Formats: sequence, C-alpha cells, structure tokens
Amino acid sequence: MSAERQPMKTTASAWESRIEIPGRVTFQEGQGDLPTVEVRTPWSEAEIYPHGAHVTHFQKLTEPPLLFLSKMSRFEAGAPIRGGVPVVFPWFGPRAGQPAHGFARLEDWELKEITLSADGSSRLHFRLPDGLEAGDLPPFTVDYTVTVGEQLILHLAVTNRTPDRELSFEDCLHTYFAVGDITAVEITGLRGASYLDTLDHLARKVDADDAIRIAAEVDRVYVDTSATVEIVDKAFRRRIRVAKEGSRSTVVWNPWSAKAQRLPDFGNDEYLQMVCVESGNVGPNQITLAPGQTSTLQVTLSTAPL
Ligand code: TA6
Repeated sequence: MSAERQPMKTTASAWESRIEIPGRVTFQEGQGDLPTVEVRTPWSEAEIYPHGAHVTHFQKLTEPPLLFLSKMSRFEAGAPIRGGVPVVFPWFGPRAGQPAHGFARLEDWELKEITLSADGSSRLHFRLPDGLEAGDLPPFTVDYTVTVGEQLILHLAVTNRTPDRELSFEDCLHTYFAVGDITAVEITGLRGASYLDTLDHLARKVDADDAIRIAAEVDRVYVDTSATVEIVDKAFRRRIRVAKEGSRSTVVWNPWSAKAQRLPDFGNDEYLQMVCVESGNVGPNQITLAPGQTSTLQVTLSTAPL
C-alpha cells in the first residue's frame, strides 16, 4: 500500500456496517430515507446517492454549490433524481415502454472501493449491479468513479463482457449546473459545432454564435465535438469549466418556463437557476464495443472566479 493511496475496500456488507473515514467519508440517511455518502476534502464537499450512483452535491468551500438540485426532486426507488449528475446509460432520451435516459440512474449501484489520497481528495468506485434486465443487450460491466477534491472528476467505464457479440449503447453524464441567473449566463466552446435541435425535429444546424445565451427553451445535442465548454456565470461571478475525454457529444438544455411547469419534479421558476451541459456519446456518436473492449468517458469540472 503506497503512502499516496490508502485503498480501503468496502463491500455491500461494509455498507451496512457503515465503515466510515471520520472527517472524510461518512454514510448518512439522505432525502427519502435513501442512503448517501458524504465526502469532505480540504477544498470541497460532495454527496453521492448509491441510487443511480448520483452525485447530488458538490461545493467548493468558497463558492455557491456547483450542481443544481431541484427542491421538487423525488428520492425514491424507481424514480430519477432531478438535478446533480444523472448517469445516462444504455440509451439517451425517450424509448417506448422504457425509462427515459436508460435504467442506470434508477438502479442502486454497489460501492466497491473508497480510495483516500494523501492530498485529501477521495475517490469512490461504484459498479452497476450485474444481471440487470437489459433487454437484448449482451452482458456488460459499468464502473463509475467519482473523485472529489478541488475539482470533481467523473469517470464512466463500460466493458463488453461477451466473447462474440458487439455491444452498442449511448452514455451521458447529464450534469445540472447551478447558476445565479440563466439570463446572465454565456456558454462558450461550441462555436462552429453542429447540433441536432431537439425542438425542431432534430434538424441539424451549425452554431455560429460566439456564445450560447439562453432566453427560451434550449435543447441541443452537439455532435462530433470533444471541445471543453465554459459556463460564464456573471451573477455568481464564476466560470465553470467542463473538460471531457472519451466524449463526442455535448448536450445543452434549459427547459425555460413552459416546460418547467410541466415537469412535476421541477419548480416552476427553477429554470432560472440551472443549465444542463452534458457530456457523452449520443445519437450519431453512440458507442459500439467489440467483444472484451472497454470505453471510458471522463468529465473534469473545475471553477475559477470571474
Ligand atoms: O437534457 C436533454 C433532455 O433529453 C431533454 O430533452 C429533457 O428531457 C432532459 O433531458 C431531462 O430528461 P429527464 O428524463 O431527466 O426529465
């Protein structure tokens, strides 16, 4: 065991026995009596629900929360949490007779390991349970690690466990960011990129603007882009950097007022305090893995004062 890392293995039973690392990683009862893992570091704090391996909170000690979480969110088995970072797998968007954005965010993931680093950051490794009712999908493994420190680093790895079949899927870290006032936000990094406009029958368009400014519902799937995106939040005087690896799609979404009122788990005015900038591989960027192959998607979230 290197001085740098003091890996501590937790298993499901360990979960029940509440193995904790006082002051750094503790187990609490969250909303809806769902269990949560609370993480504290010298720079930040975070909260993760094994329900969906869902990061619901990340906040640097000197800033407002980085992630938006709806006050109307449900916290119950079989329902997605509204806000934070929903893990979208194995499909993105609606699917007849199936949960929107796939089943991964509805399952209870197993906390496999907690790794403490000497610098004070902590890494939590979750795994989607095997043997899920996944329709015609061949056997796969999904591992998700959340590293909490001065940054929030999310890493999703999908492995095709078959010896003879391809595995095709979409994945996305559907991140809800907290902003002070959506009308004073600019989103940069996507100029010149093509996007599918969900509000216009998925028409393919090119973003010619130097920044995205939101004054109505926006729901765009940018394709074939690995660009880093920045959210410039003039109200919170903060710049949020969304850097990604292993992702060819970026989704930008704000429901605006009419859709916000139609969402039962979303406050009517909450659209003013959030924007989704989601990193993944969706639509034409879906992933196909050969037998035994693994794909990884990593998102690094950092902030700086404006
Ligand atoms: O973020 C893009 C999107 O697909 C939007 O169309 C909207 O449906 C949003 O996801 C929220 O989806 P959800 O299933 O979490 O309500």
